[in-house]
Amino acid sequence: VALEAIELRVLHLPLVSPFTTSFGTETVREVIVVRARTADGDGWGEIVTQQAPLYSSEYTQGAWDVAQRFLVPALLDVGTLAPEQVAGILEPFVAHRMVKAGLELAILDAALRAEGRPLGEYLGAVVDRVPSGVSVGIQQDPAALVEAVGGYLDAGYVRIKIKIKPGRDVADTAAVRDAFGAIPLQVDANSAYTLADAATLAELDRFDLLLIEQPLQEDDIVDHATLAARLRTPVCLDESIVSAKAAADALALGAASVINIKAGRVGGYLEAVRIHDLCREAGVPVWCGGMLETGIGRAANAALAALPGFTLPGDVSASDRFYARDIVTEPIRLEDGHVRVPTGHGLGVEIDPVALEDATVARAELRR
Ligand code: OSB
Ligand code: MG
Repeated sequence: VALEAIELRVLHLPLVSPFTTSFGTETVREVIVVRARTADGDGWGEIVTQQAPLYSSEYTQGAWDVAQRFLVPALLDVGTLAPEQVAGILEPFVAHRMVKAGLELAILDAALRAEGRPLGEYLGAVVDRVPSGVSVGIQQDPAALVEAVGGYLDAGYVRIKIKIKPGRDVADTAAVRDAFGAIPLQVDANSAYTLADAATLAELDRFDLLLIEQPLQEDDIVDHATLAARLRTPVCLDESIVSAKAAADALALGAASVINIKAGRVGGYLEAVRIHDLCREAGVPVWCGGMLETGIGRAANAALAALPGFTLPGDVSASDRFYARDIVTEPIRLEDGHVRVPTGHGLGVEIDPVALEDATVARAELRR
């Protein structure tokens, strides 16, 4: 595509209920939306950083700065480019993967819309809908957790993930198992433990969880391997998997037997497909994680999750799990426990300009 300009917006989207993890509570999703303006039309992307660097070292104001100071100018300098060139052009700049992913998605969307081709088809989707799991935050107490999980099960979600942290692990998991029996259940620690907690984490073995996600810190690859050898519950990595190389290394070391793929965390949907491919080759199941995406990233995640190696339900829930008002005209809905893979050109969703404007708290445009 022939890039003419890139527009960035910081959005504030209120959440329908607070979302609490081991690293903090969010009540408003702060996110950056990217519009790539090209000679053949616009494309949209989303930079999934959060307000503070708690899940990852990336955060919104850092993303806002690095995008305008370095990454967007590098793309505008090239001018005419294919989506497959974006990662290479941005490669000299270390990390900032969520920013790179959002920029790449906007250019990919513009290119696919111009070609009249859906993102799912481009990425290699093999199904037209994907099973939908939900990530449930830490609640006031186990009774409130059971109530929240019950609501999501009633809505039709086919897999429940609960967030855990030290002191809110075994009893919370036991409460959900006791209340709902043999539902597909997994836990996510968001790096809140150390190897010294291995005995506590081993107590979770009795709940027959699908997996435990990211118990230890991002760079604790060897410790994850040590822990995995002590648990019956499969260890899944999220934060640690920042690239296809990191995924290959983790598998080689026995640090994970399942991988959560998030395009933002790994620098884009193309790198996400490479991780999918290498895991599939290795017989390692993957699933599509989420970052409280708007309708833009949610559409892209549904397309990614439709690839054949995504054999576990992902955190690709309906838009209304987080938002009363999305920025797309047809937000992703839950239908019979599944979400549909959009079939329109590019992302296959249209931006609602009024909703976008209402959510915008900062805007910048860089031109060629
Ligand atoms: O660890 O998967 C995570 C949200 C923000 C940051 C990290 C995580 C999450 C979630 C929510 O679990 C996933 C979703 O978007 O539904
Ligand atoms: Mg996670």
